[in-house]
Amino acid sequence: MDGRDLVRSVKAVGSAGAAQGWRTVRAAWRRRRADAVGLPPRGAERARVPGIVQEAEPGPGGGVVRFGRSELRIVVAVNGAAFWGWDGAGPEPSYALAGRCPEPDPRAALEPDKDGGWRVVAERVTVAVSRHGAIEVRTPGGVVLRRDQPPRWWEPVGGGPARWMVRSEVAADARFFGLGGRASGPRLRDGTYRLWNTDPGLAFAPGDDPLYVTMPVQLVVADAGTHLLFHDSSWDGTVALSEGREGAGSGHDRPGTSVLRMDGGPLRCWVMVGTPARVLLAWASLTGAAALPPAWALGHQHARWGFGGEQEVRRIVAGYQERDLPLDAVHLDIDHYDAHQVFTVDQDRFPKLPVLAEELRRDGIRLVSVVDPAVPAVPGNAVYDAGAAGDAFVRDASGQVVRGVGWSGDAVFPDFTDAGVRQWWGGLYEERIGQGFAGFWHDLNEPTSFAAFGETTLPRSARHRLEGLGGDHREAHNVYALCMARAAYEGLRKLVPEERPFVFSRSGWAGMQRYGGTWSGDVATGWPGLRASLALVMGLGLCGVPYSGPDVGGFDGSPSPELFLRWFQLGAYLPLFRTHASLRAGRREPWEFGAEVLEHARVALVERRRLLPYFVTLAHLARRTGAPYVRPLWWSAPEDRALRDCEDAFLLGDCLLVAPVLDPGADRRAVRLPRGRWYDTVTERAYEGPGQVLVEAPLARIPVFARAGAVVPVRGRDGGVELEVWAPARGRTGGGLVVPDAGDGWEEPGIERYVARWEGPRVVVEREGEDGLAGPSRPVRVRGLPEGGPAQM
Ligand code: NBV
Repeated sequence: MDGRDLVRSVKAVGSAGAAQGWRTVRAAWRRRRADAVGLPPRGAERARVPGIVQEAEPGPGGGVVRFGRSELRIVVAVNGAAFWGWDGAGPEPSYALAGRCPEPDPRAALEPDKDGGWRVVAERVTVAVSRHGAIEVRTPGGVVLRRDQPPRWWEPVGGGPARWMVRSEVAADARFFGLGGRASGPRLRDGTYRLWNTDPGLAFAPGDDPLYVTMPVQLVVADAGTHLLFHDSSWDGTVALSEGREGAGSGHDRPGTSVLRMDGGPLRCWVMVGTPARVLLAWASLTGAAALPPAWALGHQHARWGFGGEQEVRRIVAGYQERDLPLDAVHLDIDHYDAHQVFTVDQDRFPKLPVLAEELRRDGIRLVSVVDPAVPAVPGNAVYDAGAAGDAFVRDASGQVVRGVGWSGDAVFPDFTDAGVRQWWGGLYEERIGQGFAGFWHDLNEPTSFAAFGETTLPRSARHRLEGLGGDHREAHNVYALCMARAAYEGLRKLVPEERPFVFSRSGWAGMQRYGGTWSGDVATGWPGLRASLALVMGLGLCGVPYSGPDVGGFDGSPSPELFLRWFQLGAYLPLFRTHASLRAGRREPWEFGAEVLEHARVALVERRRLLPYFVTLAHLARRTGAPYVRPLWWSAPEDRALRDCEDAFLLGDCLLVAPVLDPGADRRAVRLPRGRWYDTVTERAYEGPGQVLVEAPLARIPVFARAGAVVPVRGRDGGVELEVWAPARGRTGGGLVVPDAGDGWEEPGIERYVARWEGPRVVVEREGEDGLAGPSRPVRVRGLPEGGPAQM
């Protein structure tokens, strides 16, 4: 046994102590034994490649190309995304797709390509296949964005799932992003990234991979264009990436490469080509619109593992209130449950939770509950008994219910890949609703089963229903949390139909945004952790998961006052803005770090509240367009190589550029600006991009810039929405969108469109209406005017 692993798992189960430690040893052996029996060795394998092209048959949106030993189906869908699948693999069924596969584009046609190959030409993309089965993704102008060599399969001679591999080349200048939440991102440098959702055990740092949310989604940005590629297989796999290099002078270019190896599952994939915005729009139309968080979930949230009891919750809340610090939600962690865990409150320490919840709600503060999937394997436990009676738990190949180790000890795991189990589980949230909880935080749902060595999850041989198709944990593992999120989301829609559910989940997969967001898990307290937390949010956003944010201050240990403050200042501009830490970690309340930190944290909190209408707008736009709130600087200029390599700043929507301080001791920092004029939002000084500027970054604030011409909805003193307009450059116009908050229900607010322009010496703001432009119905404040310049209208 690896001692580090034992320490890791015993630490992980923490207070449960030595008995728990031995449980985790037993669990690991159990898992090994189950796999040895349930997954016989693969034995001899036969390698296969497609062979030579034989014939092609046109079909809707593309057609089928047959090779000596394989066949390939290519279909371009009406949303502009192209699908291809080998050996009969179609787009459905799929856990990633939001519903049915989009209709084929009737204009896309299969036609002969050069050298005996074939191609499907569509409006936005051409997919060409060579006579050996190599696939090229080309822009409408014919530039090659990606070239896949013919795939290779390894099929067990005695039958069973084939492993496969695809090696692809991209341009020498291309950069890779995505693959879920990667601590070392957002730019994915050379290395091998695993596709297997994993609890790293201890708090993770940038070198740790994989983490909780992995997905086979690559966003590749090159001079020639941007594409998103999704291999729709949930099996374990790896992606080895290597960035290319351009030949200097007369040297040759070395292309970038991606080598994807999968342990099984269909070889099928989707590709989307266009600008980053277009690509994310197509991706969202395939995998589903992001759930819209209620406005309170866009405010400040405070969590703690180990509140101890109701009095402590009240004390913390009072701490915020006495200091006049905005607070919108309090999260109760695992310790508010009794020994039976999930859906049972510790009545000694939380005797009147509904009363507490009601009191907090009156003050505008919501309660959020952690929910773990592991159910204690204790007869008499109501959830266990009901689940056992309803055959809800994962079984092994011999039909026995699989036992793992959850937080409270021996546990069993619901099989969320079954619609009936999801429905049952979703109904259990009724107890949570009764306690007054307004939101849900899914934890340990990789799923984690604590083990002293090896992997901390269920045996790979464990059986899952997989919507009636049947299969094992190798296929179900990566979609387990996605299915749990679906169970909660759909259950809550029934239980509280008038409110939008708020669910965020530690683990997940492609499409998880349909049910909510995620947080970045247990990020290590330290400056590298701060950087990693930004990488995760950016990377997830580029995979279609727009709502996320880190544990501000880091999960473990005690941040220095400076680190805490810098994390807090960054968090204030991320979608999920939540302070949280581990049981034995230092405090994370903003007043615990001295008067100076408190004052600066207050500024960040107040600014976050002021920007709430902007966050609400960004949430709506993310849902409608797939564009994440937090975007890399190259979002609108992917051809700008300097921006492509910039990882320490981000765009918050169209209007703002945020440049967090990620290094200790810094009181100024370099900021790379995209094209156009940018105003420092505090000094109102104007800078011209593209280029790099050096700006002050005192402890009091991190640099934030507004784009000239931007119309930013902000909260006015009376609580109403005002428009903060940043003067366009002379001779230019600007504008912006506002989507007002329509409450926590399902009402669809209309989008307000504003235009800003110079009229003589003044900046005029008008609202676009059906009858043309009209004066805005909201108060306007123009900023960025030259000193002593004309007043706004
Ligand atoms: O529920 C306790 C913690 C939680 O605070 C954290 O956010 C999760 O990532 N949880 C992990 C379980 C830890 C068990 C060792």
